[in-house]
Amino acid sequence: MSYAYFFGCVVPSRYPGVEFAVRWITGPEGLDLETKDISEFSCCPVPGIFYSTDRDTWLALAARNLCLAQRGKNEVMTICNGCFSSLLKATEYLDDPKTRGRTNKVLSKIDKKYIGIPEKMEGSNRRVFKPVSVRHFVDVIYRDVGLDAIKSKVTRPLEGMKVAVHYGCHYLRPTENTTIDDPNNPEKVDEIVRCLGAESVDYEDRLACCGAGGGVRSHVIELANSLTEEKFKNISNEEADVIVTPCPFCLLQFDNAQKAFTKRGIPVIHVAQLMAIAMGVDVKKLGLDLHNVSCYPLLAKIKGV
Ligand code: 9S8
Ligand code: 9S8
Ligand code: COM
Repeated sequence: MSYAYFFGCVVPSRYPGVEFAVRWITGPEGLDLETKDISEFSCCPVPGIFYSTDRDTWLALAARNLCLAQRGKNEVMTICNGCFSSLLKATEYLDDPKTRGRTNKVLSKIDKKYIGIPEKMEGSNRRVFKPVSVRHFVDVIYRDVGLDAIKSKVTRPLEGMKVAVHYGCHYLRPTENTTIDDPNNPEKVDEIVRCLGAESVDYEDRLACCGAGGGVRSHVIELANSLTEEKFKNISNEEADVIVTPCPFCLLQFDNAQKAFTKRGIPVIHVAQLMAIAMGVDVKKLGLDLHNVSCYPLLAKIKGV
């Protein structure tokens, strides 16, 4: 089974260097995973707007994306918390036969039908249908690849670098649905950071929202930015060199909000960019010049860049 890249909207339109990092890490120069592009993928759709306002439209759009992955029996590899949570939740809704029937009626207009992935039942000729598997990049890296394999690829250990990890809400919440990490004490990204040679610093309220999600950034930007400022203060107290997140929307918020309240910005990057740096990528390819807060002070600290 191969992983179908699901890049969502923010990365291709605003931070293309994250896409490059993910492709490079999972490609032949990196961890060499079996991956695939599905060009017809659309917006997941974004949960904070669609799921919260029009559930049927949300589910039809998400189910269409899942149908595209189902065709080639792919696992969907998301690189964004919002995309992960939206598509995963959709598979849960579609488990209910009534909801699935209603959604398939809509999808029939475009000749699509969500059934899941057929699997042979052990010891019989019957088939069962499993939901399309929706994965987060961090979970793929951590569970399918493993820290030892990553460590063996590190050519530029990030010694002396202090990293503040921001997990983001849709990685953690709602807690009863979180299957990839401990929602109250997540540590997979911290462990990845440490295996790259960097230090992951603890800071107050580290599981708090960045401020942007759920439509807050689009509708009340002052409120979004004040929540970000609160997190920024806590992170600054620990003298972190960089904020690292597994969510492009959190990245966008931290990277854009800082100019509203500080002149001493802290660079913000996706965990895939941090991994690529440690694994020896040509950093010019990471699109870091497109980030608002300059990443050059960070790069200056890394040996061999
Ligand atoms: S797609 Fe459209 S807006 Fe976004 S990046 Fe993540 S969530 Fe899903
Ligand atoms: S954006 Fe990404 S996951 Fe979210 S809702 Fe609260 S935190 Fe930032
Ligand atoms: C955040 C997504 S990653 S949303 O704004 O909450 O939908």
